Amino acid sequence: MKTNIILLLFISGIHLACANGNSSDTSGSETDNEQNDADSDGDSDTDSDSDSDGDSDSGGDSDGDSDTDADSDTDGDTDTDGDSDSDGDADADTQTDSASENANDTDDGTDSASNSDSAEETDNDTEPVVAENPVISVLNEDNADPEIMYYDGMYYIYPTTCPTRDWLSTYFKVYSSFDMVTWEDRGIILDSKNISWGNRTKAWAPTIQEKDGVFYFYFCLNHNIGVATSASPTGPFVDALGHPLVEGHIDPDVFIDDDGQAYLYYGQTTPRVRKLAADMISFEGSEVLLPTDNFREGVYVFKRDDRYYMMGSENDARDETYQVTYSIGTGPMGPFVKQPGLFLSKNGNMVGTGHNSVIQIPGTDNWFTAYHRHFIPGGGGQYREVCIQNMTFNEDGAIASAIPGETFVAP
Ligand code: FUB
Repeated sequence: MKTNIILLLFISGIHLACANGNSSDTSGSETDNEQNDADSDGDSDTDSDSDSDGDSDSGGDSDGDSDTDADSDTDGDTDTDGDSDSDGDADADTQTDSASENANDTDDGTDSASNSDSAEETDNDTEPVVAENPVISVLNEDNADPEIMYYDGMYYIYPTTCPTRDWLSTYFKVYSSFDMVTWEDRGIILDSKNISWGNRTKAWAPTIQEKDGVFYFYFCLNHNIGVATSASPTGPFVDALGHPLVEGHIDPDVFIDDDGQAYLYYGQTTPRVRKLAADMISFEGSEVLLPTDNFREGVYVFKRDDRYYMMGSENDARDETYQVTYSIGTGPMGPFVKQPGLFLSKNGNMVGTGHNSVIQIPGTDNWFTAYHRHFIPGGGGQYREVCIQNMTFNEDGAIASAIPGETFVAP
């Protein structure tokens, strides 16, 4: 009996020793988990939800609203859903992605999900910057047809500028910005008094392209298109030809494809395209028409992935219904197929929204469009101001509408 009791105590001791051994392993793994939990507080974790490819999120809301959802990841990247609310405001929610919700193990074994939903808890967050529209607006001055360009860390906008509000503009200006939020008037870059041809008014709707260190500035003057050059995006620009490059047309747009071939688009009623020669101031080949239903003016072409997008403004610039639609093509000279729906159109008191241009922030899938609207208050087709809006793409390449808003989310 006594021997049995001793044997029993001995066996129990072995079990206890084994149990203690497991216990110390477990406590080790608990320690690891605690460290992981501590990391997920947003201090130094790489957010597994972050877009490694730099794509912008483009999820549409199931409620039909197109909210701006500018999530700021804890890894410092900023995902920008650039849609504006239909009320014209852009919501700029700062929150950590759900992946960085902290599952903190409690002593009783239950998980308490602690959502890091405040800027204080996510000290590595990059706050989305909500910028105000309009970005160029001068009392009693028409600013329209913005050509937006990104070059060497700086944003530029080249508008039509007319202080007499009658479309009889005589010079071109440029505005620049480091952040797309604050824009600086850099002054006159080309004055028609220095151009020898035309009646030197109706200085409209320019477009610009850098090539091999030279900036080529294509502009309208009295219903002709000229080209001027400069070594700097802020000019001064000098007329390159002494005569128009294209006669009898307006609203130029220049696009260079991946193979280095440059194209000049232009025209009213029917967009047209012609290959530019390597010197950028003469043509190669002949003009090709790109007939597009309801196209009025302001053609603009850009490329994303293998798709060529051709945008254009519809209706009269003086109408509130001035708006932008787009087509998709397989090549820079088409054929282009018009896509359903509107890209930019009036929203509340933001009317006459059109003649846009587009930029992509290099190395990202973050895109913006610059456009004009009738000046608020009291504007019209000859009294306009320049705005910017975020733009996003669906999986199939379709562009989500860029709803004109009083704000947009800066890069
Ligand atoms: O700004 C003058 C003219 O108005 C442009 O050339 C057109 O596109 C329209 O916006």
